[in-house]
Amino acid sequence: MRFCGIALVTSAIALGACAGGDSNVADTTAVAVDTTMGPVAAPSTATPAAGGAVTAAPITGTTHEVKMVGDAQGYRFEPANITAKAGDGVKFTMVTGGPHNVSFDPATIPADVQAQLDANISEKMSTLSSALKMNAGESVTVSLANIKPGAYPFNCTPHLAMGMKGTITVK
Ligand SMILES: [Cu+2]
Repeated sequence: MRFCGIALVTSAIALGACAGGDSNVADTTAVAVDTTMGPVAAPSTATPAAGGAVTAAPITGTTHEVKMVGDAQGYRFEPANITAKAGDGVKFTMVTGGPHNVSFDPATIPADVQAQLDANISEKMSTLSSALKMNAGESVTVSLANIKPGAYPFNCTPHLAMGMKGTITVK
C-alpha cells in the first residue's frame, strides 16, 4: 500500500502497474522508478493525467486500525465507527469469519468524493469496493487524503445482510 502511494506520486507507469493487480510487478517498478528519478523529479509527474483521472492520495497522518470479525456473536467491524482527519487512513484487517471486504455505496458518497475515495482504496474488486480478504492478517487500507469532511458509511459486501457495516467520519 505504501509503495503504491509512492509509485502513484512518482510515475504514471507505476500507477498502471499498481492498477494491474500484480503486486510483484508493481513493487519492482516502484522501486526502480524511485531510485532512477529521485525526489526532485517526482513532483512534476504527480499531476493527474489528462482526462481527469484521479490518482491515489497517500496517507500522511494516523492509520486507524479496524478488525473484520465474524464469530458466534455475528459479523462486524471493530470498531465500526471511526473518526479521522483528512490525510489519515483506515487499515481493515481480516481476523475471523471471512471473506470480508470494505465497500462504499455510491448512493451514500457525495459525487465529488467518489473518484478520490475509489482511488484511495488499496486493492479493489470493483468501484468503491475493496478486494475480499479471506485469510487472517490480510488487510485493505483506505486513505482519507484529499477526502473532504463528512460521514462515509461502509459495509462488507458478503455480510451486509448480516449488518456488517460502519461509518468513517472525516473531521
Ligand atoms: Cu464480512
